Amino acid sequence: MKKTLLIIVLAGVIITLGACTKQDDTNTNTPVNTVANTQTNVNLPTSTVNETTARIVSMRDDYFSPQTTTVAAGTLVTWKNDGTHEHEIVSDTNIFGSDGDIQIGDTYSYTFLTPGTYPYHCENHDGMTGTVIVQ
Ligand SMILES: [Cu+2]
Repeated sequence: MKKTLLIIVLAGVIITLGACTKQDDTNTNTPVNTVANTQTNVNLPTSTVNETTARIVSMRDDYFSPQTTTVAAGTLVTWKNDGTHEHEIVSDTNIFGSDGDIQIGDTYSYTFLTPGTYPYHCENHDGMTGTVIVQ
């Protein structure tokens, strides 16, 4: 009788241990990827012309990189918020703009069709300015 009870208790312990091990396995398999992609094209030259592909301008805290971007007419320019707080793109001459804050990691894009010089700034931060030169 005692031997049977001992076996039952041991079986219970083994099952319990097995259950715990299994639970640990599932717990280790729940990584949450919250790392934002901060690797962008920050090595863009500021004087390259004849480039009709998309161009990226990085928004940092609190400046644009590159500050001056020279592109060919028809180029899609995309600003990406690589900073740690919100930025807002506003054209100095009201030609383009994000029409609100760009959240961290988000982007705003505009296609420049007409040659000219397009100064812009961040509505949220004094001195955060940039220029797009379209050739
Ligand atoms: Cu800003």
